[in-house]
Amino acid sequence: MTEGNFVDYVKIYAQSGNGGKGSVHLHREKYITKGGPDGGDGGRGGHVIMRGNENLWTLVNFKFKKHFRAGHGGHGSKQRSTGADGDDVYLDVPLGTVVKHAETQEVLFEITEHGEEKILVEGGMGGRGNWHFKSSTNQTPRYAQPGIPGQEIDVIFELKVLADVGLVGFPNAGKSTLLSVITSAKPKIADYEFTTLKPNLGIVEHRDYQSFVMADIPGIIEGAAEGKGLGHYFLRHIERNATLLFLIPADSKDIGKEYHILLDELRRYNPELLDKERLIAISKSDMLDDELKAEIRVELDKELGNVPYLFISSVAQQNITELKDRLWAMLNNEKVVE
Ligand SMILES: Nc1nc2c(ncn2[C@@H]2O[C@H](COP(=O)(O)OP(=O)(O)OP(=O)(O)O)[C@@H](O)[C@H]2O)c(=O)[nH]1
Ligand SMILES: [Mg+2]
Repeated sequence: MTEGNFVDYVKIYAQSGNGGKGSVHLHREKYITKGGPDGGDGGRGGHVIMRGNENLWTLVNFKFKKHFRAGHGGHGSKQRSTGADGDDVYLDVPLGTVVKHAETQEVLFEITEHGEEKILVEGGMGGRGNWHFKSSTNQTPRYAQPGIPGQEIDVIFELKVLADVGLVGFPNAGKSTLLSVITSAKPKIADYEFTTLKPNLGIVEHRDYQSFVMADIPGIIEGAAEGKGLGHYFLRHIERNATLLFLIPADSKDIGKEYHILLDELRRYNPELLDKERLIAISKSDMLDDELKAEIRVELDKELGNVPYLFISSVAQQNITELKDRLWAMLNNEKVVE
């Protein structure tokens, strides 16, 4: 998945179709002079409908086409003939698409299942033809209902990535490198901060054809909640992850402190993020010798509480299999035998 195509936020205009007009018609036939009203109903205007599709991963289909209009209902006609319903328009979206009202930001609904359909804007009802209005006092009504006009709406589609494991770390922690080592994803990697601007997803193939999805997101820094760095807007991508993998580089000045800053930023974005299971990986551990590792262990046992941690190196492939085992166990609620 290239960065340019990972579209996770779009603004869309949708308009449903007008209902068709009911018909005013009086039945006429050669030898029948007063045949009575027979004007048919107008057809329903088309809906704009959203539909979940598990084969889509981004909102890239909405990058260029952002306006959608459903068809209008046909008008009723003689012999009680009902107008055709307007054509519905379907918008296929990936699972995890949240739909918000563009002005109020109110969340309207969320698409989470394959094949799930939700009407975004409802087509107008067709008007009733004049034959409905025949009564004992009015045998030949000369009116019918107009159709109800369609509606329009401006909405935002926001995609929350559905991954099993979300990577959390400061910029430059080695998140993208890890993703590139344990999945076939090819994220951009560089020795500067904020290399990753959009989330990347990768599938981790594990023992015996098991697999799980990992999401690499942009780095978080202290003050992200106030908009520092790239802000914390993209943290929505880890809201649905089952497990969070914190990545803190071995050369960090204070691993414990860095961890608590990250936790704090998550808490400020959404306290529920702290309910997720966590694992800490000390990345770039190829830079440590055994003595340094032992020293860091003493520190971490004091500062991290019960949160499990392990030393890894993506570059030197150290402890990568163990990392996958741990994540797999966490995702499946297994206890790891150490
Ligand atoms: N020595 C060593 N360096 C590593 C390792 N993993 C990553 N690096 C280096 O750390 C730097 C940052 O790596 P990235 O994977 O781009 O870091 P990131 O966390 O994705 O950074 P942002 O996208 O900016 O948030 C690169 O220069 C990597 O080569 C590792 O296991 N060992
Ligand atoms: Mg990165």
